[in-house]
Amino acid sequence: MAILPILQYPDERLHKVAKKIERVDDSIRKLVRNMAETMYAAPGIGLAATQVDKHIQLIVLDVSEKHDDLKVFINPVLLESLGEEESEEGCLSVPGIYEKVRRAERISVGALDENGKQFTLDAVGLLAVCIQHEMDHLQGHVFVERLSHLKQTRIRAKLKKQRRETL
Ligand code: GNR
Ligand code: NI
Repeated sequence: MAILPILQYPDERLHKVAKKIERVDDSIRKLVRNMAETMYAAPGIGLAATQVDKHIQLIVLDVSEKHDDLKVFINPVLLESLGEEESEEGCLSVPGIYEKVRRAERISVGALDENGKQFTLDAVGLLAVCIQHEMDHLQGHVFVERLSHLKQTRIRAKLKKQRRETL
């Protein structure tokens, strides 16, 4: 297993649109294991392949307290979204920044698991937020891009300062 480097915003590779996975094979399952290890080590509750510079439609996620409920989404499709809710989000590609984002309150997602088996999942709360956050990454969107331009400018300045101080 391996910890993979996570792209840091602003990096133009975070804006690439992920391609559909044609075949769920051992190379995909190996990437799933490495992404899970990277997510747990960070620590984070989700990780999109885009963030580790792999531009394919793959997400790993675990919102459980005991870190024993890994969920894998391959080629995820949003089947339904209902209501609106605002909640605070963070991102491993934008460390130290937490901002409120408005998203659908309840969603239904269809995807393949790591064995290529199709499933659907209804989600609310943190799970719903996290799935939407990760599906945004696959489309090349980072959560800060849903904020006002003023906030985005401030965030970029703060990140630059943070990075100067940790050099
Ligand atoms: O670890 C993460 N926490 C989080 C908290 C609130 C909303 C979304 C997230 S996802 C984030 C990990 C990450 O960057 N995934 O892309
Ligand atoms: Ni993220």
